Amino acid sequence: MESNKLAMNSSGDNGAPDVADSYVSVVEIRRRFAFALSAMYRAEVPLYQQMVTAIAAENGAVQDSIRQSVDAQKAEPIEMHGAIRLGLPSELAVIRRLFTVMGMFPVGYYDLSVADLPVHSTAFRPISQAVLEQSPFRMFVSLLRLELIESVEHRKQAEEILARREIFSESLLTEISNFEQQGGLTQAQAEVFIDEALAVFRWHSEATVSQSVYQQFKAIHPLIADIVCFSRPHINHLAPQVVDIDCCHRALGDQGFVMKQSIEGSPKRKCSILLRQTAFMAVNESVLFPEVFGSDNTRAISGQHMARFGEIEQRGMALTPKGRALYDSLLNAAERRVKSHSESGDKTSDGSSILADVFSEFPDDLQQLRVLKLGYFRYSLKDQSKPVVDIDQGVANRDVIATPILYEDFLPVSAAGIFRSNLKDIEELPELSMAAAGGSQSVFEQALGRSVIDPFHWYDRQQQASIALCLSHD
Ligand code: OOG
Ligand code: NI
Repeated sequence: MESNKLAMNSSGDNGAPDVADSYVSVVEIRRRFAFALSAMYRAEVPLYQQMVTAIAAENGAVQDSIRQSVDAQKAEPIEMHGAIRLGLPSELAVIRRLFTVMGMFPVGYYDLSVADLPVHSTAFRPISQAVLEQSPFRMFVSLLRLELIESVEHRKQAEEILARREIFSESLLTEISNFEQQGGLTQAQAEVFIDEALAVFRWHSEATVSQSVYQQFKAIHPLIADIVCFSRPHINHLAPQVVDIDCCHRALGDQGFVMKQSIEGSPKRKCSILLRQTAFMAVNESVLFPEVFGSDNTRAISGQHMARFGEIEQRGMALTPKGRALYDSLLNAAERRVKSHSESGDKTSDGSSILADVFSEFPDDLQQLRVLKLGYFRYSLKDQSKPVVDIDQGVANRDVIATPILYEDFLPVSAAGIFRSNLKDIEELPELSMAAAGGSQSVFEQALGRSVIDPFHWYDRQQQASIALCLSHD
């Protein structure tokens, strides 16, 4: 069999030295990188370290209801994702190669122009269930859409500023090429790779432009200033997993963290769905702006920038397109109702009670979610030696166990709410032409150098593969 032959070759049974064994596994590289990134961000943003300490106490007190993994039950929270924002298509192309070294691939296309944000995004993540469980870390990566800056002059200026920066070091590019050519990195190469990859996401408190140029971009959109005016795409938040997000949100507020008012996503339910997330608002940080005085005199002027925050997330089951359509329509209905309530000055119900009321339409029972095909499930045999002929019958007879598949991706509406954690002073966006924008997946993919993986296909494949293992083939 072809697959056996491959397995034997790579395990060195043909007598040749086993090259693959001398490389650090991609899972190990990702695990080490995520650990180092977490340490770096905790040191850079002390408030984030405080948040992690606070939720560790909360997490220790409760048990996870959906992912029964060892990690979820550890008191020390693990980071599920981080986020960066890139300026140029050429940067995205290299980022894709960089994340490949860590076994992370682009899944999903997120059009954030729907929320008046001049970026579009994907999430780099592992695509094997086993690998996700070993190290869940993923990265939400956004790319600035320069074409949405209406003024040609400002668009050109932004492009020129970005073209002057080089966010990847020579040695990082060398290790990425080594990985591509060798199919892996040695210990020494992996160490260089991790150090140099970390440097890409490090915070630099010196802006690359004068304060007036910064202010000019900030006036167009604060996100543009954050992307264009710095030398690197600093990590803007990390998000550990929490066991009970309502509890953590309340506890953090009680402890004096300035939190987003609400939790993005569905209200609290028995059967968690998709993703719920919230954050503390971005901190105001000191920044130095280079100012030129006279012909030969540059001085640094101090100012402020708000970009970095801390998020928490809780995941539930992945929804099918049908489930997702219901979720989206309920979220829209709740939003409309909240709007009309606030316009009419009605104070009888707040946003969260409206959301809970509207979402009562979404079935909250695993059996129903499965029968109505609203969520994805992983099927397994109770007794491995007794395959079944029909899955539904198997479930009914309790010969087959149906477990919800965890949602591993992101949500554009929710992401937009999270972006706003650091954009609270946006009032109007005079120079962006969002209305006409629309998504631009093919342009994004061209920059990326490949197409993104469709998350629905991915979940469907997980479900189908588990079904195939349960069925008898006689
Ligand atoms: C990314 C926001 C999206 C999430 O959890 O949905 C995100 C950003 O602010 O750059 O991280
Ligand atoms: Ni996030």
